[in-house]
Amino acid sequence: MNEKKIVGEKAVEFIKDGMVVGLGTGTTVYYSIIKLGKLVKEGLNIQGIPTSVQTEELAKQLGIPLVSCNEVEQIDVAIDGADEVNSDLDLIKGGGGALLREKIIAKAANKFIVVATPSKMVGNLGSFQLPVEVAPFGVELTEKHIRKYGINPILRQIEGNPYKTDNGNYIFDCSFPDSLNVKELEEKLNLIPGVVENGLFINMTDIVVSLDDEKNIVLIE
Ligand code: ABF
Repeated sequence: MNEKKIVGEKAVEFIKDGMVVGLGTGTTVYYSIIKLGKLVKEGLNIQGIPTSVQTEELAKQLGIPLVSCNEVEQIDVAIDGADEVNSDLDLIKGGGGALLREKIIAKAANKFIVVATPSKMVGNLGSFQLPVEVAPFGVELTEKHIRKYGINPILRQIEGNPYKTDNGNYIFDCSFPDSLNVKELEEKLNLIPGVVENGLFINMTDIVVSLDDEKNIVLIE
């Protein structure tokens, strides 16, 4: 049983003809995008807005018409994965490095749908290290500011070099104590000069598509 495929494809049922659709990034929403590609071939008329270069390439291969977020009046629905989901439907995202574009699109969408297998559902956010996207300029100063909140940031690296996002920025993967309130943390981090965005998605999710203990599809609102 491919759980990611099941929840990814289920979310596509929310997409109707004529919609502008935010296309997330990752291995679960991959199945949503593949399904959308099939439906487009069968005549579904949508415009997609990709949240990463990776998703843009996939959508182009599948023939999904794409549009820039600056060209549309509204985004009807965005579908995306998550690294962690708590019972308030708050999220940690950004393990795949696409958090900035994902958050811009999720915030703008009339409906934000998260596709998450049961392994993503948690009591408290924070077992997964929180990704924080930062400008390369002054990165060590930014790191010092982040540490002042009791957070431990580790610069994401690939083959000994800093990982670069689609926006040319770096990412700190941050562990933080349970005592920190995630709603406050989201705001505090973004007040630090040099922080571009963080992977806490608070009060943004409308629906989570997941599976229950019996592996039935559930929509959590
Ligand atoms: C993206 O994909 C990220 O925000 C997140 O890191 C990841 C979700 O995980 P998965 O690849 O398992 O769907 O949405």
